[in-house]
Amino acid sequence: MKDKISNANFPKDGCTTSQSKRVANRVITVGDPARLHRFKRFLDAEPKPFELSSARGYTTVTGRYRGVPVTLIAIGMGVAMVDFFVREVRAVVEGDLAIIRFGSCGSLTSSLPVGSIGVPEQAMTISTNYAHWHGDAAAQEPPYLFSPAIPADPGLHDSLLSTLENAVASPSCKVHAPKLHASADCFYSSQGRIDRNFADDNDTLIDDLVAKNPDCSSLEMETAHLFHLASISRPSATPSRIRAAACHMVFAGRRGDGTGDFIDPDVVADLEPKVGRACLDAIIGWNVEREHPPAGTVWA
Ligand code: R1P
Repeated sequence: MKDKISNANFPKDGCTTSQSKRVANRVITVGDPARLHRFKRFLDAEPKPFELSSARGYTTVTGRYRGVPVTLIAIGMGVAMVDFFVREVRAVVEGDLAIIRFGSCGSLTSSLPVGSIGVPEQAMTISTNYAHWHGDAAAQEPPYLFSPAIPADPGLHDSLLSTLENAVASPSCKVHAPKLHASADCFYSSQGRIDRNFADDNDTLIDDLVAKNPDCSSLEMETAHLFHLASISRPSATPSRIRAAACHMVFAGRRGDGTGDFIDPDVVADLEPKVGRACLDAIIGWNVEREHPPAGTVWA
């Protein structure tokens, strides 16, 4: 088929290659591999989960949760890692994909305090506009570009939100559904961190972001690109559609009264397994069409 992606296009040490077909239709993705190792224990002991750490920095664990095939993938940080992950998984899994990102974020509003959980309805990108620093029209170009909002899959979002509300919400940890979240293409400059060693021109970036997008409540690096790829995936092509949603533990206050607040490691240790289990509960509750069990010795 003309549109079909050839696996030959993918790097040999990518996140799934050579172990192709060992990825389930339901995927939880995290950034930090240590986070993945801390909640993979929730998977069923039998059949023994398949595990791969690739040279490109991905950790993939495929097992069953309450009997349902699920894959956990730690992708590291940034847009490029999300892009490799989603495209390579799409290339080797047939049928629908449901993907939940379980990450961390900074907060831009006191209504999303450190230690709470955000389940955004939509995400936008903050991209470095290289034309601001280079080329003839540099003076006219803004340093950073804000995209329109990109929605999460509404059904998967609602399912994740209600599972988190039931399993995690407490007087000390509120679960919120912000209308808008932002994902930046860099950790420092486009997230508004000031580094006097470089002319990032980002002193007013966070204020500009919130002035132009008053609903924007939180900031990290990966979620918007996940939503983007899910929304432009081709539902009519053989591999079928991708649904994506995300939840973020709020680690840091980046604006207003909460500026400088940072989450206590004990709070993370308490929250992380609860949120991880809720993500698993939400994803197994999701019906995917044309599901097929991952191939491989333990799955045959
Ligand atoms: C550092 O801020 C990293 O942590 C967040 C950000 O998006 C960024 O990748 O993600 P994880 O908590 O998923 O690692």
